[in-house]
Amino acid sequence: MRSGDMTVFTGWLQWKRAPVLLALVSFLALAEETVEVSIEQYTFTPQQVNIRVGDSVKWVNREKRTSHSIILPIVGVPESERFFPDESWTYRFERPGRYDYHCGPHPEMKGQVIVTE
Ligand SMILES: [Cu+2]
Repeated sequence: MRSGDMTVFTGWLQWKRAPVLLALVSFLALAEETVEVSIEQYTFTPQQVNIRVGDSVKWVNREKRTSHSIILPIVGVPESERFFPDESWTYRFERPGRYDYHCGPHPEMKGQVIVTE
C-alpha cells in the first residue's frame, strides 16, 4: 500500500465517521431474524427456541406423509392451517414472553418459544 493510499484509509476512519459505523453496527444487531424449527417424527427440533421481539419462527414439516398445525397461546391468533410435508408456517412474535405451543391434531407435540426484548 502506498503512503498516499494509507492516508486515504486512515482519513476515512476519522471520528466523524463514528456515527456511520455505529449506525451500521446497530442495524446489523437489530436485524430481524427467522429461526427454523423442523418437524420430524412428531417432534419439534429444536424443542425450545430463544428469539427477540420482531423475530419470526418458521416451522418446516419434514415428515414423509403427516400434516401438522401450530396452536400458539396468543389471544386472537387462530390455529395455523395444516401444513403438509415440505410446507411451512411462519409467525412473527411482537411481544416478549414464553409461548408454550402445540400441534393441533397431535396435542402431545409441544414446544416453546422464548421471546425477549
Ligand atoms: Cu402434529
